[in-house]
Amino acid sequence: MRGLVLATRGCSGFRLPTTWAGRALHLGVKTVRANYLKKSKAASQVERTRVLTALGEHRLLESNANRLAAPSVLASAAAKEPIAAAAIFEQHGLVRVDGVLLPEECAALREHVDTLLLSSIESVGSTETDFLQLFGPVMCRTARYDVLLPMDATVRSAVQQVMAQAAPVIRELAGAKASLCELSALVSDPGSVPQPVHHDTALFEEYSRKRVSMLVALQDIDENMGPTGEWEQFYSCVFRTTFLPFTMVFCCVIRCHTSVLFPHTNTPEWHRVLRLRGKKFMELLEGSSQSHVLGTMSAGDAILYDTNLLHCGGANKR
Ligand SMILES: O=C(O)CCC(=O)C(=O)O
Repeated sequence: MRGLVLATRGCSGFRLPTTWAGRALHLGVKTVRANYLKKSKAASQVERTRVLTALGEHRLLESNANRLAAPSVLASAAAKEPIAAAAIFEQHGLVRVDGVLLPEECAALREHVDTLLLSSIESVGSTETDFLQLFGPVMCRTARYDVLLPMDATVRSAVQQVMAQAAPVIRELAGAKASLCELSALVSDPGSVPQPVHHDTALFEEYSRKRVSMLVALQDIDENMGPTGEWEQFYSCVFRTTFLPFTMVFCCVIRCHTSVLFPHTNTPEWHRVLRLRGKKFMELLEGSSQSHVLGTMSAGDAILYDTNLLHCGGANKR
């Protein structure tokens, strides 16, 4: 596993496995990379503005010591007592559910996603395939990938395992008709910048049920993932699933960064604060008005959050 990670996530960017490089040879690896980047629109004006916004926000967040531990329950407890887990979610806008996947399931999926990422880059960079056919429109996508995943045997097995634990609480929150509508992997390579604070969905009055995203760590994620540790400490994988009323979004995320979530901000008032970007928003970033939660987890743990909650992905500073 470590060999694979190092081979494919070198600091210089695209170091391709032999088979990958062989197949792309007719174009050349640099051309494939350049084609991929161009098609991704990572250098567009919109993306450049997002990056500048995010860097400004994260300068304030870095000095924010007003941090709460994520409210949490064991997966087995959430499965047996979904109403209690849902109540925590309702109170904070998020809940951590510990132990929805086994370590070996995390490792298998991590490796699989790594392989899929490379083949998707190759397809976009060396064929007519549209970027959005294989990648989602993730914000701040330089060295950050949102790889759309097929529901193949490895992915299905992990999904089934997660759902065996989490389905009761998701049903409680999103309704019995929730269904899968998206399946992807987010990957942050070294050099990726943080994302601006955002909410994944807008508040629509017609939705009476909660819309829920779930991040499942495929590797331990700790807050000390800084530039001085071993590679394995930086390389983290997270499953992200979003459950909508009648629709369930399931994403698998590999990341080398930690998310920041702001409890209680899944309200129209906080969405207005974000839009205005005034004093109250600065206070949120600095931590003078309320606490934030870091998405630190052990492999196999999950964070469920309201898709309307203010949050952002961090940088991979390696
Ligand atoms: O990576 C994360 O922590 C969050 C990602 C996210 O919110 C997004 O891509 O919309």
